[in-house]
Amino acid sequence: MKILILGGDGYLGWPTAMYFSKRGHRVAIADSFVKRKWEMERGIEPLIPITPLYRRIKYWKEVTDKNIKLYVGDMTNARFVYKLLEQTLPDAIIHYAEQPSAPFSMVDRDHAISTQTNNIVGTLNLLFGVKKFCPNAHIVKLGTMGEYGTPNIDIEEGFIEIKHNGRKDMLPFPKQPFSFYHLSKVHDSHNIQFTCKIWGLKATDLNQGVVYGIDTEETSLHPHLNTSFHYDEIFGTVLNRFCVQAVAGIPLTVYGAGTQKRAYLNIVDTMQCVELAVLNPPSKAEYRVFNQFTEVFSINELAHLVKDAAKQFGYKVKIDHLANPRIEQEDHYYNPRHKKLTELGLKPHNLSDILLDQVMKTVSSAKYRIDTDIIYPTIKWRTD
Ligand code: USQ
Repeated sequence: MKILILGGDGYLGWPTAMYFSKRGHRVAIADSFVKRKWEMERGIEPLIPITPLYRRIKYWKEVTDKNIKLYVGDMTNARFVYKLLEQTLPDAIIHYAEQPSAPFSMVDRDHAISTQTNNIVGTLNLLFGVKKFCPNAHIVKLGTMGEYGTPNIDIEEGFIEIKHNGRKDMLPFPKQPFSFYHLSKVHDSHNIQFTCKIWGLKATDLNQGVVYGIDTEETSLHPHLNTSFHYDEIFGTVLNRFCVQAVAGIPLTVYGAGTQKRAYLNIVDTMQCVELAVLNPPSKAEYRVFNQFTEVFSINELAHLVKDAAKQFGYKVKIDHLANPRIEQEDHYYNPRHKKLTELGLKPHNLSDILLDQVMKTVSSAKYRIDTDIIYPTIKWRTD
């Protein structure tokens, strides 16, 4: 298949590109490197340095004899997007090219606007471009479980049957997100669903949980193929942050009571889920939603798992409860469904001691690079 990966320089985009290339697909990637600029503006960088993308592609060719084609440009530039689609004419488009951080979107008005402009305009350009150049391409869009928020009912996969005044209908599941970033994904979902309806496009919205992990089979093939692993308050996700904090000797930064629950998955399972979506496309005009995660944990459970794993490495870990910088429910019901990817054949790699040991080992080897100044949260949802 001809596969186009948008956001091919990122934490998930780069491993996804190698994953599909290794399996014999013709892979092209696009990226504007804007995340590098955001990192520089905020004074943060990944734990392990990333080799420039052009060189990573060369190393990939050396190791596997496979080509990955790179297009550099911005998804908010419609001309770039149109040219990209016209030249690549993909069968499937995997769209990661978005500002991915909730805290980044909550810094101030500028960050809220740049997050929503980048994400929503980029996706709109893609939708118009697909209609014009490759209307049969399957759009696989990375959404987020955070679109749903934490309602006091079971969370269904995208849609819920509602009975009202004696009538019933299958309607989009209510969305109650907790940040301008998560809201950008909600707006994307609406735009994608609408264009499936009016233009007959086909799309899979992957409502993904919080991803953790550092290595995939492909990143491990060469020391220069690693992906960007963040532990800062902006781009670091919670479990990755806790592993770095454990190694750095900083008490784990549990926000608030730590009873808030989220859905999680290993980076290796992201690859598997995206592949399952690509190999089992929807029909023309179909918009479908998969909840993409494997397990649910509270923050306290994660902190204790990391504390125990770190003990094996001789790290004595303390757990701290910080005043929660976010506005989110801490004590809540949480039961999201996730059947559709399992039905397609997903074999989960659950969070285990072995896996935590692997992350801990890699983080330990880069201990000297940890910048302890970028760990504590400074971005607050409420400013008063
Ligand atoms: N948290 C802590 N301590 C920390 C960092 C986070 O207790 O040091 C808590 C947060 O309060 C939150 C939970 O951990 O309750 C998850 O936070 P996170 O920063 O790991 O993840 P989040 O902001 O939700 O966003 C991440 C990715 C985003 C993706 C989303 C999936 O950055 O791209 O869409 O996970 S989900 O959370 O399901 O919406």
